[in-house]
Amino acid sequence: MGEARVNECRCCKTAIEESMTFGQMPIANAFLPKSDSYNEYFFEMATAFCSNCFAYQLLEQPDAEMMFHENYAFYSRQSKFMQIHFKSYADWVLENYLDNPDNSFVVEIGSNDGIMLENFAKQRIKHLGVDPSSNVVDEAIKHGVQSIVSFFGLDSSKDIKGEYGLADAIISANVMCHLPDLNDIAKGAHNLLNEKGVLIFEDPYLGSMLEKVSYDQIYDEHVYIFSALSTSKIFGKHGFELINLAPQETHGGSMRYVFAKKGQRAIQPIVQEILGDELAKGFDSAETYKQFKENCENSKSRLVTILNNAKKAGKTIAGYGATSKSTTILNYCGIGPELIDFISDTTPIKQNKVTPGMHIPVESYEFFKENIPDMIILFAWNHANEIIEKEKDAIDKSVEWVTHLPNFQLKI
Ligand code: DWN
Repeated sequence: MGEARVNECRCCKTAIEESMTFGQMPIANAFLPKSDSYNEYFFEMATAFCSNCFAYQLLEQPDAEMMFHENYAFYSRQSKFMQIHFKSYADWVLENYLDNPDNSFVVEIGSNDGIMLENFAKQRIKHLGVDPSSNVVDEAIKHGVQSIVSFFGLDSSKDIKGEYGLADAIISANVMCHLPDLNDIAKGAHNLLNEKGVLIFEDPYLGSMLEKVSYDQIYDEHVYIFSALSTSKIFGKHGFELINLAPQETHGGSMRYVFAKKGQRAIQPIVQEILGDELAKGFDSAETYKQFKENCENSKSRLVTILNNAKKAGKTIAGYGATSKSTTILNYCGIGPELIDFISDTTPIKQNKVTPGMHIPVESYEFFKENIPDMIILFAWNHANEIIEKEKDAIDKSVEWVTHLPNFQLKI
């Protein structure tokens, strides 16, 4: 069903060893209809660090078709803040990298429901979204975004080039870290881009994950957690160089990477600054990932203690946001319906189902409003500002908000 556990780095074929295991894990977005018995797919979710290209990666990943299909449960438009973010991402690309927008062609890898490309579509800039999940592609088309159902790689880049011509920018957000064969992606991007073309992507940042102990960034879909060090090594092998970086607050701390064909564009000073910072913090050393393992174990016992104590005190507990990330927290910590009564989520496709692996009911936001618990565990902590703004006057101040992150300050 899934890929066999690898013993060499996916990018450079160097031998790799397990850094830590999170145990048996289901598909993060495989919410299940309520039932008396469940037949689910599990894989061992373990990570490794490559001492050659510095890629922090999963040792085993389920097949892409098991994760991305016509019932994919994540629509980017759920968050108002993300809509604003993608508008500013699109504007940033336009301002900095499209020298002649009227004659430009922008391709997005993993374009989901068109949340980013619609900003180009509205300005009549030639664009194409490429995404393997037909349900989100249908949604993108409804929003006027030209999109095709496909995985991106060297083969599809040839088809796109044949039909639409060379691209000026290939962009993506929260997608590149999902793609196991980065060599194929890099070849495809190099083939499709014109000489001055740029490859721009942003993904959860390794530095933020290590600092916050946000181990929930690791789940089946996220086969890599990137750094500037690892991306520059991986894409550097394929004729690209890292020319710019832009740290982002989204998704709990992300990094935007800009690559150009070697020698074609100036390298911004921030690239050296961040590479130096990553070396100083030991992102190139296995010791760093041993410490991370210990931090995850401490975080797990802290969270389980908080929830057990609350339950013993007779409190009701609900989750806020049935995120993909919550699948990692719940299954790694062994937290089920005996501790969390339900999880509220605004995504209709997740509602009236149970969470993967631990089978906690997922209910609508309306249900949540009628059943406000004594304690809320904020699984959508990466949207904390938006959620707190929405809830601060609606939810009684006596309700306790917690997260699994040891140093996360929730200002309610
Ligand atoms: O990389 C990925 C990221 C970008 O999105 C994908 N692999 C899948 C997905 O991951 P996630 O599910 O962890 O993403 P979010 O954005 O943290 O999910 C938020 C969830 O919380 C959604 O299901 C919607 C829900 N939500 C809610 O119920 N009320 C969100 C907000 C803001 C709210 O107010």
